[in-house]
Amino acid sequence: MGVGQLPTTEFNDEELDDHPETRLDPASQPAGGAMIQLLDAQGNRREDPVFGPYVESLDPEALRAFYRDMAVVRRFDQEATALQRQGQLALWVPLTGQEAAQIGSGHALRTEDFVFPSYREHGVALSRGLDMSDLLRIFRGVTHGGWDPRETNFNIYTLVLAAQVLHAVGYAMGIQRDQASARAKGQTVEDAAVVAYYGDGASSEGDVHEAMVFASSYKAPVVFFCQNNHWAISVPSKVQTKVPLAHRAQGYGFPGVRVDGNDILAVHAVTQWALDRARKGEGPVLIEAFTYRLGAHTTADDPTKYRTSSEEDQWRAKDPLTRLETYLRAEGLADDDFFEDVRRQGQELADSVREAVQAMEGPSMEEAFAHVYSQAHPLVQEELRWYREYEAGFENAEGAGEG
Ligand SMILES: Cc1ncc(C[n+]2csc(CCOP(=O)(O)OP(=O)(O)O)c2C)c(N)n1
Ligand SMILES: [Mg+2]
Repeated sequence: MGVGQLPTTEFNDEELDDHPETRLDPASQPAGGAMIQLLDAQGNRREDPVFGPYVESLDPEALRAFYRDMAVVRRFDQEATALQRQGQLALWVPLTGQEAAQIGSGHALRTEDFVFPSYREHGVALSRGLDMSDLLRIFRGVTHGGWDPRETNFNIYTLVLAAQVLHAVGYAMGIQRDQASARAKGQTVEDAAVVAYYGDGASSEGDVHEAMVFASSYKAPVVFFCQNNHWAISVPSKVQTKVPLAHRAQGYGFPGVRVDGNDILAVHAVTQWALDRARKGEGPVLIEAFTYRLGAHTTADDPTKYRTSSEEDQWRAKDPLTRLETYLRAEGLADDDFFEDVRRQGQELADSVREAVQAMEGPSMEEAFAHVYSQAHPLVQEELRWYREYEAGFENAEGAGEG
């Protein structure tokens, strides 16, 4: 059967009238699908009737904190890259270029919200108050995790693309159920939401589709935060999708917003809006943060093999730090002393993580047996006994050789 003979879809508009739930929510594309921007690449403020009010309450101290965190995490990123080059880390995943997307969204979160990151969310980690040296443990190869997610509500990094998006929706549905049962007992509960971070490449994974179907069906309090940094290693984002990624949300029946991911004010506003909706029980939102990975995919990658330096230059001109610095200086909100102080703070963090990394010892082999099951398991115990005997055999052999 040729394409022309395929059966056509059988419903018409009148039938749709009987099913109001099938009508697209007019709010599904706030601002009519245009990219939201509140601070342009030259550092000029733009107005936006829906999202502008979310940043109006930000005082100068909050704006300076945004800049400080972006600059400090960029300095951290440079130090981690250097540590990898010097053989202290096995691998590093640079975030440079994506600071506004991460710090802007991270600062929109409340303590009780929960984050499921991918593997490049160092800026979000900083905004959650994570000890930044802990972030380096997995990249030194001394652990599979590195921190207790419950301490900062920031899950461990997930390297299996998109797996964490399903975990995030499951967690959000758990929050819904915990809240329902607490309310049934007459207890008051904090409204909380979940954010799932993933990339343009990961957006092609089936896990994202399944997660969005569940989130929509159950109105789960989750924000899908897709950092479209234009590349999935060497594959450009135009191969992953033929429409703006934010438009995909329509197909699931919840709002999708494309935001300038290099504009920290816009990212902060849009994320606050999405989290507010989620916390109020209005369901999920997809945010596509339109940004760019200025560095390599990882320290094992060479971007000169697949992209031009002129493309990189075009995006360097949209640097998220430069535009906020221009704005702060133009408004008289920060001076040279402030920027010098930020530089010093970045250096202090770089020095402290370097010291911490060099002191990180590898785990003992026996620890591997401790993490297979949450409780003792006879088969693992048996294997551990065998392993100990095996190791002891080497000690005896050494002793025999020496004697
Ligand atoms: C399920 C799965 N498939 C493939 C990979 C290999 N891989 C690691 S990162 C990556 C590209 C991901 O690109 P994107 O989602 O855009 O995130 P970015 O690295 O740009 O932040 C690929 C294909 C993986 N880690 N997991
Ligand atoms: Mg990408």
